[in-house]
Amino acid sequence: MQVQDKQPRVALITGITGQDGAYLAEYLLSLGYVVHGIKRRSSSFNTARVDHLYRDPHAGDVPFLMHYGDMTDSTNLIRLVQQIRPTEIYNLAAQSHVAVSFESPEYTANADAIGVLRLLEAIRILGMEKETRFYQASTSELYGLVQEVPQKEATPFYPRSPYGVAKLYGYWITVNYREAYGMFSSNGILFNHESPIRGETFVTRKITRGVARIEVGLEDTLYLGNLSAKRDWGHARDYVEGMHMILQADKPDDFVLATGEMRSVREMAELAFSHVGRRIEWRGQGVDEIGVDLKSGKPVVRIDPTYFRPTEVDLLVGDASKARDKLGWKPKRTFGQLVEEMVANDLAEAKRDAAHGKPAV
Ligand code: NDP
Ligand code: GDR
Repeated sequence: MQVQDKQPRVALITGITGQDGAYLAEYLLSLGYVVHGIKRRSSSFNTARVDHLYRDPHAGDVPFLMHYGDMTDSTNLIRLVQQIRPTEIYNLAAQSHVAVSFESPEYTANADAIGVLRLLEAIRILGMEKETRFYQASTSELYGLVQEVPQKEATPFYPRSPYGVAKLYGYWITVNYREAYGMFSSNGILFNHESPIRGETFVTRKITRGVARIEVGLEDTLYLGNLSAKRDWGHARDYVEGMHMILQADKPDDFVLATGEMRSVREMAELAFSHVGRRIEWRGQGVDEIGVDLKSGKPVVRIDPTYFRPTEVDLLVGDASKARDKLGWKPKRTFGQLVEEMVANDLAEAKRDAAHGKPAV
């Protein structure tokens, strides 16, 4: 820790354009870090979440820089680590959608499993084992099929998707490089965390966005998959602070970050609708279950079985007492505050879309 304090703090974040990358970059900049991010080349703009952090590099000495790169390209990763010489690497880049991983399992393994190895090897090849700390974005999806409730660091893993299996490799290769080469490489085993900038196809954001669009009249029905799935949902801002704490610890280790509270998708939807003054009653069963808005008497939630997964993770709830005791981390924001913030944000967006006459999607 003392050694790190004397060095300029330079962070390299992969997945900078994602939810966590954006919040982490903002947080590290507020702490005085120079932050470098890796973004993928895209045919359209993909930096909306970090545009507010961007300064024209021609002005000189800007603390936030982005570089093109990809987790599937080892020469690119080696060159970037060599040029930037980061004191901390946060590996957040991933094909992070569980359902999509069943459609693209090979790509998911390449980016989410071998991608981790590529970065660890970059550190090793460049002889930077003692100067660079490494954070791996591990996940509660590792627990998969329920072995124990709540899940903690010692709970056995049983992943249930190509995403979970790829992340299992990422977890263990991070542990192995720590043990084999003495690297400061740590896993954060993070339970679901959400925010107003969460990707629109993850269930919380899909719900808050759907609620908002129904409220302003842009859509009339929200189609969901498994309403009975239960998750431990926290706020992404709290979790990126935890990632930073994990790399400031005296020694590398693996930590669960979670709220310890669990809710079903059904409960999440009820709460989101309540923020626009609608009460939902569930009627019917299985694929015929509907959520009826008691104010209008109309069904506003229906099941679309295409959102069911070939193998599902029924429930996840974490025990973050190790992170609380060893790092002093605990979430600051409640689930209620999170949902309220997400609905308010999506309502403002939906009103803008309605004003511009955007059609339903
Ligand atoms: P997002 O999906 O919002 O962001 C993923 C990021 O990875 C994006 O910047 C994406 O770029 C980038 N990316 C994807 N594939 C590649 C690739 N081949 N090369 C380079 N970059 C790539 O995820 P989150 O921010 O929510 O999550 C961050 C990390 O934490 C992920 O690894 C995720 O698996 C993990 N995680 C997330 C949890 C959560 O609840 N949010 C919980 C536990 C773990 P682009 O914008 O171009 O698509
Ligand atoms: P998850 O998040 O799979 O936990 O992965 P997601 O929000 O996609 O699903 C949570 C649960 O909700 C059920 N569900 C639906 N999910 C989606 N996406 N769309 C729907 O319409 C729908 N209806 C019901 C799912 O079946 C599931 O049970 C997230 C990602 O951020 C991962 O990268 C991360 O590792 C884990 O969280 C922790």
